[in-house]
Amino acid sequence: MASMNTRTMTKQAKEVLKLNDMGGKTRPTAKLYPHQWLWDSAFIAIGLRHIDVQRAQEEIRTLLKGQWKNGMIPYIIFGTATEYHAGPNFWQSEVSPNCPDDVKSTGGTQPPMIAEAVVRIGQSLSKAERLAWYKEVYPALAAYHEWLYRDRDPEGTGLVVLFHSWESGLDNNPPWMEMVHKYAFTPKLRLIDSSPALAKFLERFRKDTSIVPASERMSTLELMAFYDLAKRMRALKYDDAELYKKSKLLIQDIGMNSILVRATQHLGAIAKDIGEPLQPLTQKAYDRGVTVLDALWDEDTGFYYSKDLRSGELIRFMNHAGFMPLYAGKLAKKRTARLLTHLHDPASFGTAYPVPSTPLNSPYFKQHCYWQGPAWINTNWLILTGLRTNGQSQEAETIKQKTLEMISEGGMHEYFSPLDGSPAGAPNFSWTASLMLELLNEE
Ligand code: 2M8
Repeated sequence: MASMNTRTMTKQAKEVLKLNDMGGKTRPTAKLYPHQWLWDSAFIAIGLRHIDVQRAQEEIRTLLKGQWKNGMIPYIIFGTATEYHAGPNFWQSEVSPNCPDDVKSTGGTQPPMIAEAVVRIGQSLSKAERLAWYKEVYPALAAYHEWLYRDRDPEGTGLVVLFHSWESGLDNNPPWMEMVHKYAFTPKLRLIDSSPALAKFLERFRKDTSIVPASERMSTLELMAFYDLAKRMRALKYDDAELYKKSKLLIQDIGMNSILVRATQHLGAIAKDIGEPLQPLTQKAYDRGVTVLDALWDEDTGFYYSKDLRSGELIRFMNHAGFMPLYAGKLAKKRTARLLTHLHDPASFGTAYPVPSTPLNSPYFKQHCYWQGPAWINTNWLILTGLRTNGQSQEAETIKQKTLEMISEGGMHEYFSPLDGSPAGAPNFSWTASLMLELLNEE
């Protein structure tokens, strides 16, 4: 595709968002993801505000309507579409007493991007409208953050845990896949693994690989391990206290926690503007700020990692989530400098089309495989926003221009090869369109 000018790009982005509009909520893309996803909707609202701020508010309202009684906001709120492979019949959210009767959803959450979307929407409103908006959404957001700190960090470490990689948003990213292979490959899966013919046969039943090439997704056995983990969550009725004791995976995810740190700072600002107090655990986290991520820093390699809480060890497999602390807040200059060394290194993250989700020198790297190599528009946006927060506006500008170039040359795809910028995954992808609008409409 020849490169487009700003007007054409804007027109196309609007078309994609219209195509995926399901009435007050936006699906990420047709067929592959036909429901409402948490962080997708937040990224969508961030760009949508430039077209129609009321519609952006609506996007957040529908998301908050999916909230559980304990405060959790699920990562998918299901509609009526049937094409998705892990849909409402799989999750059976009704097994939890916390799930409201009129909601069908997953039993886990996703990186809490909602506060960022609420604040950016607020920037597109008049002062009076903004305060009314903040007052409207604050109770749900406050309950969500307090749930995260209370139920996902019962020992008060300051860092919340995830039970499933689907909650991280970066499904097949290397550190999580390491954990899945280590803890979640049951004897049944190992048996299937020893029979390539059986594994091949099972592939026929996959819905996702009938839409995008199998080479861009996780293996069938890995997907079966993902299903097993979710089924265990279901068997424990999505009870966080039980899961904290019994979940096979207990990960302090670096991306999740970085996004939460910034979201809590936003929540503090919202609360201040409307004269409300923060809830106790959220207040503590607000006061602690970005320093909580120190526990995930490794001085030897100069990088941030997720932590396996079962073993207490950092999972020393790099992925681009290690740059997310830049987005969380202001880091020590020395740490930013070390992160930049990795970002520039041509052997790892310094690719022609930044930022690869997995570094080139990782055994996991594949240029078009989902979260094991491709550059994504949402994570590029998080990283470039974080670079600005840390006084690196020129670095941010380079990523911004390359990001726009990939979309302009390749279209509104789900992800792009970090080697040559070629598009892959689903076409007409909502957050690609919305975040491009956000980048094009910056001051
Ligand atoms: C992908 O994840 C879903 C599960 O949530 C899947 O693969 O089925 C991820 O890219 C995730 O980050 C994203 O929110 C979701 C919808 O776009 O798709």
